Amino acid sequence: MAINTEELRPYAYTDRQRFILDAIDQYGGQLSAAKALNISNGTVSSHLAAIRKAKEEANIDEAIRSRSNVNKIAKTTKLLVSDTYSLSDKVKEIEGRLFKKDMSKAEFLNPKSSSTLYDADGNVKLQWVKTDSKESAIAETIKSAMEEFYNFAKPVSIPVVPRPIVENKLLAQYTITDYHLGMFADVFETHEGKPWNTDIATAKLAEAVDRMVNAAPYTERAVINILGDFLHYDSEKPVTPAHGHVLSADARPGKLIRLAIKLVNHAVMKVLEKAENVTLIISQGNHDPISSLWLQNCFAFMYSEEENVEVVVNSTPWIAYEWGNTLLAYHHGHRIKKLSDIAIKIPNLFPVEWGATTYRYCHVGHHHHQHIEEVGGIIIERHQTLAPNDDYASGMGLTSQRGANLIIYSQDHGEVSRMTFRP
Ligand SMILES: [Mn+2]
Repeated sequence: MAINTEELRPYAYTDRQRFILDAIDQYGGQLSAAKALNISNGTVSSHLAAIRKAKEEANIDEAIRSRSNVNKIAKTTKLLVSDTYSLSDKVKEIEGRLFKKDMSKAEFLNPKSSSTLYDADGNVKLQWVKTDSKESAIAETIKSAMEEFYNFAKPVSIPVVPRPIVENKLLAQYTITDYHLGMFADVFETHEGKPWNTDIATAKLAEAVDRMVNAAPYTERAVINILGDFLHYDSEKPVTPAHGHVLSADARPGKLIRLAIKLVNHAVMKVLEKAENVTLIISQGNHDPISSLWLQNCFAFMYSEEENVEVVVNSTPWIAYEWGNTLLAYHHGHRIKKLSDIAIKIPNLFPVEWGATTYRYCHVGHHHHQHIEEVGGIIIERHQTLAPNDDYASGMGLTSQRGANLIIYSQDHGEVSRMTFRP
């Protein structure tokens, strides 16, 4: 059957996908395009499958938006669980593990009206809520985030995990920076002989968190330090928020939001196995200045009845945390010319905390490589990321080792140990 490239073209989000469609047009079919490009027919098929999947997701988003035809919606609902998110078995298994809680809807936004679709047994299958929000790109993003949120928005009670009570004055800091969930990189761009996509990223992050927590000691407190650029893009379109540079992405915003919420929730639940108290920090990155804010607020609400979990809600990108004699500061690391400039900013922004502490640290990400500098009474550390290179880094000739670290801080002595994890 001839391939309708015109129908697929709007959903080809990467240069490579568009290139494949062009070749199919030029050489008159899939097989001859594969031959002409000297690549396998299977490779062409997998590009076409990715484009078709994006098209399907876009149609589903549209069907949900139109809110007019119950049959269409019912069909869509079925698609949502079966076809659209046809993740690999591994990802499905991890997803199941991430999110088995029975979370019901809460009407905390006082919506104007709502409509509900029930299945034959009277269970709620789908609910959509009409509000007065204006149709701007940001409003759309937040709205879809909140629609996702309704699926389980209710403060959760966290099961008590048996663990020893420790009064060791230790804090375990888990740093996950620049994960760029939603990013697509092909085999040439990663320089690792294999591509990277959202499904792989989801599975890898859940695994990395599990390994880090399993290796961690029991501590009084843990900080989950999600240090910005957790999401690759921040709006309806996969572009950088400040300059509109086009990004290679393979997931629509709804899917990204869904996975981001599940992954962060998984991290909190897992880290609670080893720490009595958990502080969740989600810093604003240059790729996700808005998503970081709704994530903060989503989890602040979700854990609002859980006294052992605190979520930092902060609409400025600078955060400081006092741990006894130790000061821990956080910033994504964008808009900083020199790392050492931070040694002036932290005492300026947090004079009380600075004066009360002896061992001071600031954690930044953004450049994806490691750089540690001790200057003016503070140690500043730029972190690696677990994500591989994307087309931008590859094109710039920038590479870095992939990794994430777990650092243990004492209230009395600052950093006392660390471990590094590779993906
Ligand atoms: Mn960044």
